[in-house]
Amino acid sequence: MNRLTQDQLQQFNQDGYLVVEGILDPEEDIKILEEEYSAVLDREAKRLQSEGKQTASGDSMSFLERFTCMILEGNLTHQALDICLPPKFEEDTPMHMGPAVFNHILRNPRILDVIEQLLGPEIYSNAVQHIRVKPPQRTVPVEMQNPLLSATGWHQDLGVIDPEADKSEVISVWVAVTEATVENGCLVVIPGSHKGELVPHCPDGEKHGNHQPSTIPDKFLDKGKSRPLPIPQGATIFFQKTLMHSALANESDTVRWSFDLRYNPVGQPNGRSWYPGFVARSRENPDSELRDAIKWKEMWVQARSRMVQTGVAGRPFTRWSPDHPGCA
Ligand SMILES: O=C(O)CCC(=O)C(=O)O
Ligand SMILES: [Fe+2]
Repeated sequence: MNRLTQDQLQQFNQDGYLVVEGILDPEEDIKILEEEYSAVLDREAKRLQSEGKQTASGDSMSFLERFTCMILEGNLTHQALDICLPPKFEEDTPMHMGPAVFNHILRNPRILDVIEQLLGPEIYSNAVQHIRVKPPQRTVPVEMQNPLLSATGWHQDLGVIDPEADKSEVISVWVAVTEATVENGCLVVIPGSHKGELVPHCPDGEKHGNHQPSTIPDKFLDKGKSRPLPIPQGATIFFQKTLMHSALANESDTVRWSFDLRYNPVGQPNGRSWYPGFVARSRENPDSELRDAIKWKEMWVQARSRMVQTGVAGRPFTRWSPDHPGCA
């Protein structure tokens, strides 16, 4: 295990975040993820063709180029690639539950090694998680823009989960599959802001389809202290649940790809109790670890049905109503 230095641990506590390089390996991890996601595009293309729709054949395109073409054609939804469900969904809402994501992202041993040093050895993979593949913003029509495809507004991750997790130690993990730069839409943080309280998140006035993000009003933000965090391909940002952060628009000509994940100690409330998380590492009880990607997929399929049947599907991800005094 690569040991974090005292300086790194101190930075995580002081600033609320820590960048660690060399987490994803281009050959071991990224190539396999690209192959798995290319197969998703092949499947989606077949489905579209069977419905009589034209779509990019993909023969001479990389995964990222083909993704962009298919998204901009308007026939592919980002949701077919995402590794979580949106606020409102049906029994047949697609999501991606493939073994490369399970083994190379959620159970990535280098991610878990860092988490172990920050949270201890009993680690639960909290199922609030996303893939964000962001084409150049100028190509994305305004009505298609949302935080999974374009810029992300200011928020604290604790603000999108239930109060049951207020005392839980939840760490967010932002993984750069492509290099993240200021130009292509890297994460931006306000160092030290995690030491403050959770502040109100309010509707940002724009509709974003099924993703209607609520964001922190300017009066609670010390934007002068904000710091963009450009990081190389394969690097990762670990950050605390009350750290204020956003992501810039992709002003470049290339596609920017990241995953974001959450972990908390086993047994602590995860903030969306109806989601299927799992034990990613346990030194005390190794048999409790979920190591089977097929079981992980089955857990999501069952949870999706259960959530539709019990009416959880449709719950907004925010805990503040638009008429909350903080939103005035
Ligand atoms: O990458 C983004 O657009 C935002 C990511 C984010 O908010 C997170 O990782 O919690
Ligand atoms: Fe976030």
